[in-house]
This record gives sequence, C-alpha cells and structure tokens, in this order.
Amino acid sequence: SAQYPVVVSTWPFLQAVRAAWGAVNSGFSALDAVVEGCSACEELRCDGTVGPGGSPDENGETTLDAMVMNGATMEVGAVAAMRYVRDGIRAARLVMQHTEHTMLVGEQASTFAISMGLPGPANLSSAESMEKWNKWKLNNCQPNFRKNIQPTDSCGPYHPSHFVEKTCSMDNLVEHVGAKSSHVGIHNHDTISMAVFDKTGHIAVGTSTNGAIFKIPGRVGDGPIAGSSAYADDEVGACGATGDGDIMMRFLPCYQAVESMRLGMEPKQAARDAIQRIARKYPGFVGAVFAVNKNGVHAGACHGWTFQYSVRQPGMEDVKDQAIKAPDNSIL
Ligand code: SD4
Repeated sequence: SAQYPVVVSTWPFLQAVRAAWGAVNSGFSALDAVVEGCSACEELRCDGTVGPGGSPDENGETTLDAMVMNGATMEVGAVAAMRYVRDGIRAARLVMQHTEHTMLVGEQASTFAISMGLPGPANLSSAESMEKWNKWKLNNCQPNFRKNIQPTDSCGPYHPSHFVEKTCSMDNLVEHVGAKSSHVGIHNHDTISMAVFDKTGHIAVGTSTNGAIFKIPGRVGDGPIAGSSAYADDEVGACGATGDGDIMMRFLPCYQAVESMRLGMEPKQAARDAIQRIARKYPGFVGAVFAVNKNGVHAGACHGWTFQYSVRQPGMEDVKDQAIKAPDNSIL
C-alpha cells in the first residue's frame, strides 16, 4: 500500500534516513535497512558523537551500545559496552542472526563480532575524542556520573564518600548537577534510534550509541535495552528514544509507547505519556521519544530540550525533520 515504506529517526540525521530509505526501496528487509541506516550514522559520526571516535568514557575509551529488534518475530540482538569493534549495529545484528542470545557485552562481544567477520580489533578513539578527554582532564576530570564519592586526587581513584572526610559544599553540588545535565545536549547526541517499515509493513528498529560522555567505564545505557531505546511490534508500531539513558531505562519508554498505542492511543498521546511518566519522577530529566503507528502516523515528545526527529514516507521528495519544543511537547 502507498503508506509504506516509512523511515523515522531521532535527530536530523538525514544521511542515515536516506541510507535506510535507499536500502528498503531496493528490496532490503526492514531489519537490514535499519542496520544500513544506523551504520551510516556510525560511519559519518553523526553530530560528531555517534559511533566509534565519539564520546570517550572516564578512561578516554569509546565503547559502543547497539541493538536491533525485529517487529515481526520480536527477536532482539544487542551488544553493550563493546570495545575494539567499530560496527556497533552490525555486531548487534550478528548476535541476532547467529546466536540464541539477546545480548553480549564488553570484550567478549568484540571477540564474537570479530569471529563473525567484522573488522577488528580496532581503536575506537579519534583525534576528537582524545581532545575532549584531554580537556576534561585539564579541567580536573569533573565527573559526570559519580555521586557520594570523593576522589583521592582530582582525577580519582574515587572512593565512597564515607571513606574520606566530607568536604562537599553547595557549590560543588551545583557544579556536579550542571555537568550531568549537560551530558546530552543539542550537539552531543551520542545516539541514533531508527524505525523502518518495509514495503509490506514489517517493522524493525535499531539503536546505536557510545552512551554518554565521561561515563564510568563499564556503564551500559538504554541503547541496547529493548523497550527502552527502541521497540517494535508489527501489529502496533514502533518507538525510538534518546536522552538520559540512565534514567530512561528505568521506565522502558518505548515499550510503554508501543503498548499505549496497542490500547488505542494515538502516537502523539502515546509519546507524551511515555515522557510524562518519567518527568513525573525526574522533573530534571532530558529525553525524547518518537512513536509511529502501523499506519505510518508519527509524533514525538520531549522533556528538557528541543527534540528533532526525521521522517521519510511515500509522497515526500526527501527526508524532513520536525522540531518538537520542550516543555510543551508540541510539534512546531
Ligand atoms: C545513553 N541514550 O546511553 C543514550 C544517550 C543519548 O542523546 O541518547 N543521547 O544514555
């Protein structure tokens, strides 16, 4: 029918949408097309932060979280905190294709991905990620994600704060909160989340991210968690998310949005509801979702920032991005 294919992606990642659109129109499955779309963003390092060479962790290393989900079968493949392999989304696809598992992590995920034919071991740092890390160290390694800790010197090692005398002042606290809330920003997105409906309406979603800048090594975010960063069910529709994954993964916003649509909500209402459930508990959280139903009707909602997502559907000459402004969550 004329309403398919559909490609929707977080952020104005136009090249990624074009890659997926091209793939799905040349006969790729939704799953393979979503891999092509997310992979384009990894290669282009969309926004300077997605994929290898993007945001470093506290040790200066970039690691990848990625996930694909097939909305026809509900199969999921994911890798988390993966080192030494540049192709996050392809590695996630290989987990789905060649294992009975859903997620592999860390160095073992890399070993698996390389054994399945992906290039590696590779260095995931870039001149830009090293520069960010060096600046951060010069700035006393202001931690983005630690709490109730004291470093023994300005760059750690860190210990629980009851081990050392408490010297925390209100000023420190404000600085810490400020640093954390800025880890996701308008030019620091770290993440692509995408939904593809193929010509027959089968849906796949995918997410690829290096997580969050100066994350604690070993941190896994919402990216590889089905239902959190993305979710798809052919019978209902799809959702993709971006934002503060540490908070968002506590709420499975994409599972929520898809299930709300299953119960009859329009995409706009479902997206808003998923975001509001989080905002009620965490009024300072930064995040956004898009939701698309099986008719290709799409909407977005956000909190704490201005969100944009990109869409390509039949009848459009090219991909278009839409801005959603916080705090009213309405489409501009
Ligand atoms: C994470 N959700 O790992 C990702 C970050 C993100 O826009 O989406 N940034 O927390």
